[in-house]
This record gives sequence, structure tokens and C-alpha cells, in this order.
Amino acid sequence: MPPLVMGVLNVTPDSFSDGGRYADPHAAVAHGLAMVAAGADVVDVGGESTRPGADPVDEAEERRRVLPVIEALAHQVRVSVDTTKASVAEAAVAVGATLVNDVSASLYGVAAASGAAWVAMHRRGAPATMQLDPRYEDVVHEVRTFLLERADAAVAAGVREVWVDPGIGFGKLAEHNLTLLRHLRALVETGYPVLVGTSRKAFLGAVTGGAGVHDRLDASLATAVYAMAAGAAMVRVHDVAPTVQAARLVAGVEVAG
Ligand code: HH2
Repeated sequence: MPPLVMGVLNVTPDSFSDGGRYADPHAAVAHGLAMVAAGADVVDVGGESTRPGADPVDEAEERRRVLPVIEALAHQVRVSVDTTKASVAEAAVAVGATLVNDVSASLYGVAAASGAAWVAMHRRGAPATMQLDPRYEDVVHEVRTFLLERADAAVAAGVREVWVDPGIGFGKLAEHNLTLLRHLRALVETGYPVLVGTSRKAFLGAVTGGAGVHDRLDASLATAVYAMAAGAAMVRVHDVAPTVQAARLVAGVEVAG
């Protein structure tokens, strides 16, 4: 089985790479269906940007943005909801989402109560300040320890499907992101399936010598392949079609004699 591909669907005016493109629900559903046609295994619907410095969104507005889109897509594909708010996660599961993608790593109670799966992502600090001066003694150890503790707590609470995600770009410098990718196996070895999101992120620009946000496809694919070859079970991406090809290639290499 190739690694899974999660397509990003931001129903927001201000996400870092596609903000405003899918703020209208019809445009959002159409883009979600296009990602399904391109081979997405999961569509990740978010109504609040997590980019550094983003403005918070209130609960009612976030629900208004994501629920119609989730409801329309959930018949066609597995849908995750990208949220840090319990009420939004609950409402999303009620209209068909089966995975709570939780960058705050705090909502496993919602997953346990509703039977949904849960992604615990590591981040350091809040979006407004997380990139100011992130420091780690040992980033791999700290991220792994945090995620294991959260994942084990979720299992103990009764969540049946728990994912872990190193949170590339969330309170991390380029060097931290690269170190986490290099040592991704330390997360894979926990036994929890690993999700990785590098798509179009700022460190790709830094490493490639300045590629702008819409000029990072090649670097995004390179990191997705790196992560999948290291054992990531799912990658979260904006560009689904080329990533599906890359995932099939990785799977083909892995079964080759
Ligand atoms: N990255 C973003 C948002 N959600 N969830 C997981 N599990 N892992 C990630 O790496 C991750 C995530 C940021 O990307 P994007 O959704 O494109 O932008 P924004 O947060 O500005 O909407």
C-alpha cells in the first residue's frame, strides 16, 4: 500500500499559500472533489489559519466556514477537520469528518467520545509568536517525548486510531525541521502512524535559496518523498496529483526485489 496523501483544503481568507482561494464554499467543495479525482486519500478541511501571526477566528465563524464543505465532501472521501476547538471538532464529526487533525494536540477527548481518529501534532507556542525564537536542547527527543505522551493518553482514553505529526514549521527553525526529517524514524519507531506536512512551507524557501511560496512544488515533493521513504504513513500536501505519483513510486521501490 502506498503512503496516504492528505490534500489541504483551507476555507480561510488568510492561509499562507492558498488563503482566499477557497473561502467560498462552492469553490472549496470543487477543489476538494478535484483533489479526490487526483487521488487524495483524505481531504483536510480547515477554517482557521495556523500560519505565524494569523488572527484567531471565533467558533461560530469557523463552524460556518467548514461544516458545509465537510458535509458535502464526506460522502466522497475520508474527511479530516483541521481545528484546535472542541466544539468545531464535535460539529465536524457530526456532519461526517472521521479524523480530527489537531495542531494543539489537546482534543483527544472529542475523538474518544465520538469514535473519530485523532492526529496529535507537536508545536511550540501560539501562532502569533511561535517563530520568534524557538529553542530546543534536542528537538527530536523533545518532539518524540511530547507526542508519545499525548498519543498514549489518547489510547488510554479510548481513541482507536491515533496519528503523530512532528509539526514541521510550528515553532521550529529550518534546522529543526531538517533535523526532524532526518530522524523521522525515531517517530516511526513509536509504532504510531506518522503524518508529515512540509508542503510549501517557509523552510523550503530558506533551504532552496529563496523559492517563493508558489515556487516550492519541487522542494515539497522532495521532502514528501524523503518522509515517505523514512516511513511516514501519510503526507499532508497542497499539490495532490504529483504527490500521489511520488507515493506510488516510493511504494514501488519498497516492494522491488
Ligand atoms: N500544517 C499546517 C496546518 N495544519 N496539520 C498537521 N497535522 N500537520 C501540519 O504540518 C500542518 C497542519 C499549515 O499549513 P496550511 O494549512 O497550508 O496553512 P495555514 O495554517 O496558514 O492554513
